[in-house]
Amino acid sequence: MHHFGLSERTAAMIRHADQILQHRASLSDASLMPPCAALTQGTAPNPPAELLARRGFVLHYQPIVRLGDGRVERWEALLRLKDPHEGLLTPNRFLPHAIRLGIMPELDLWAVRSVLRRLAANRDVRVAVNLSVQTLQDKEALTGIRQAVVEGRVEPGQLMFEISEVATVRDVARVTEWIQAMKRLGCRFALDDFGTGVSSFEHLRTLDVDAVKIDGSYVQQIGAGPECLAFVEGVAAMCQAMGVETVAEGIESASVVPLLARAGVGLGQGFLLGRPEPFEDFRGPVVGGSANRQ
Ligand code: G
Ligand code: MN
Repeated sequence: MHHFGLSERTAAMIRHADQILQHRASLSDASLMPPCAALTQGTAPNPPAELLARRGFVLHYQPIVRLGDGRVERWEALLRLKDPHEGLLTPNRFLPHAIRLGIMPELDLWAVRSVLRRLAANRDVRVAVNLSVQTLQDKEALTGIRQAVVEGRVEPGQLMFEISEVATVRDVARVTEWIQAMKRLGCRFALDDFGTGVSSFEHLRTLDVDAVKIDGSYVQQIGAGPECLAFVEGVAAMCQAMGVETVAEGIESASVVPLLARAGVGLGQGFLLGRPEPFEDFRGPVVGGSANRQ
């Protein structure tokens, strides 16, 4: 594997992550979503909607790595939609349609159930899964997720939920209560995309989250000037004071890693450390966009 002039620590980090990846069981991600009533009954006016109706979703997993020693702390499960012509679509291509069609609660519930199956088969693995604002507003979905966790034969501590856009949730009190209930079960929560749009210090304080994910835009610009560095240092210090983990998102370049570590950020995620890959295919983190796969 090339290390592209990375520091010995970064290289060691990647080797560690690689070893862990080799141990992963090979399970198929072929389980499809159940038929979606909203789509099978409704009209599908454009290709994304048709694809959504065909339920060709898969989850890819991206490592979240400890910057100190390179171990994989957990994985983030990320939705992908299979397009027969264009290949795999990332969420920015299909989420607007899924939101418009009102299938986000169903989609997120499917993702949680898929992740729980993974966790049941791999007890030493931890996974974070994203919940959309539409799901957080859906009473049935929240009940369904809770039930799935209770019934899934996993250690709830294996599961983390990533939430953002909490400010736009209609019934914040209900969501807060649900989060507390899930935390009592043992599940953990991360505040996603911190520093962008609607995330705020208030949510960090009131929601009692376990981790904060610093948006990739700050991470990528950390070396460009004093502002982003100050932001990252400030968030890391604040989180440390609150006993909250920090994750730097969108790490693409090795040059930002020492700056992040020095700022006190504990965990990192990004293309440098590992691209999102199917669980069964992943052979190791990819460095600088070049894969160490056959
Ligand atoms: O909002 P959230 O953090 O859940 O979004 C994660 C998205 O970011 C995924 O779709 C994933 O493919 C993408 N992603 C992961 N790592 C990187 C990275 O290093 N750079 C960029 N630009 N995107 C990334
Ligand atoms: Mn996320």
